[in-house]
Amino acid sequence: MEGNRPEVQWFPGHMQKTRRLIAEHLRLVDVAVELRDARLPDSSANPLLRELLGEKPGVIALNKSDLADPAITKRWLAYYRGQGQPAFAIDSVTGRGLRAMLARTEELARDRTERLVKKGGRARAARIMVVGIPNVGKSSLINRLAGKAKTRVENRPGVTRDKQWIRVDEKMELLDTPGILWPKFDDPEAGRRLAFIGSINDEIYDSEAMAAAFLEWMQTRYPERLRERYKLPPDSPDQTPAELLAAIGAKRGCLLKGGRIDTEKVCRLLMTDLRAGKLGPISFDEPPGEEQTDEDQTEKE
Ligand SMILES: Nc1nc2c(ncn2[C@@H]2O[C@H](COP(=O)(O)OP(=O)(O)O)[C@@H](O)[C@H]2O)c(=O)[nH]1
Ligand SMILES: [Mg+2]
Repeated sequence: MEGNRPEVQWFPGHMQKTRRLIAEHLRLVDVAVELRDARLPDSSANPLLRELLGEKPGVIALNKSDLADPAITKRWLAYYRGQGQPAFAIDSVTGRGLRAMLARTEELARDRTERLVKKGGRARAARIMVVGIPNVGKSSLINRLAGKAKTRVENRPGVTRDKQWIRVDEKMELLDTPGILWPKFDDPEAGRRLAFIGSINDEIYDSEAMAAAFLEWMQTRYPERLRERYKLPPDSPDQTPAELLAAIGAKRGCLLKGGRIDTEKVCRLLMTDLRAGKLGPISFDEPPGEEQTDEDQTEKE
């Protein structure tokens, strides 16, 4: 996209500090639950987390799965699991998918907790923490797991005082502060997709260029959704983004004095509709390896 300037000067220093903080917190837990946006499993990932985790197991939780294309989410889960990476689709608002994710997380933690017991330590609950880039739903998940009571676990010796633990159930404790990772600022495509869903402040992007890119993308993936939502004519799939913007603006009465299309307003409308899920469940990232599957099939034939 022309004219975007996602590079922010203060970021490198901030990254170092964040990195140190997360590493400190990770030391306290048995397993990290990495939240990603189900619409953007790749773009909403932070590639350095693996490195920070080291040998520690991580569970990938594709959150906001209610907003993502279920068929594509299914492919992502198969992709991760094929690599031996535990992954789950969840919805932190309704709690859908949490039970299965927690069961697996607890199981992964048992490796470490049982080793402690073998070494003569006391049996203890699994300790987990939630990490992820801003806006993926970390606080929502923590609140959901904390439940209404928000049961706090007593401070215990050897654990820094300001760290609070939430008891999820008799087998699991959750660090009440999430690890906030930075998004992929250096990947323009990821940045643009994060801006689509409102995860990156979209003031750094030109709104018309962003809306045009979004429309172009919708035209290739879900043209019928645009047509239905904005009651566009049947030939709309052949229209350019600029023509589409004008058509949607006319349908929705986004007009300036004198009848010209209020482009700014149409762009805002589009992004608001997208983020509110009005255009249906959408996935922007797809798992790699599709071509490979096709080739495999051809070879077998
Ligand atoms: N539709 C949907 N919205 C969610 C889900 N989880 C979180 N949200 C919304 O996403 C926004 C950001 O969530 P928040 O927990 O503050 O994200 P954080 O920045 O990672 O702590 C809020 O408006 C939440 O209500 C989900 O599973 N589905
Ligand atoms: Mg938060």
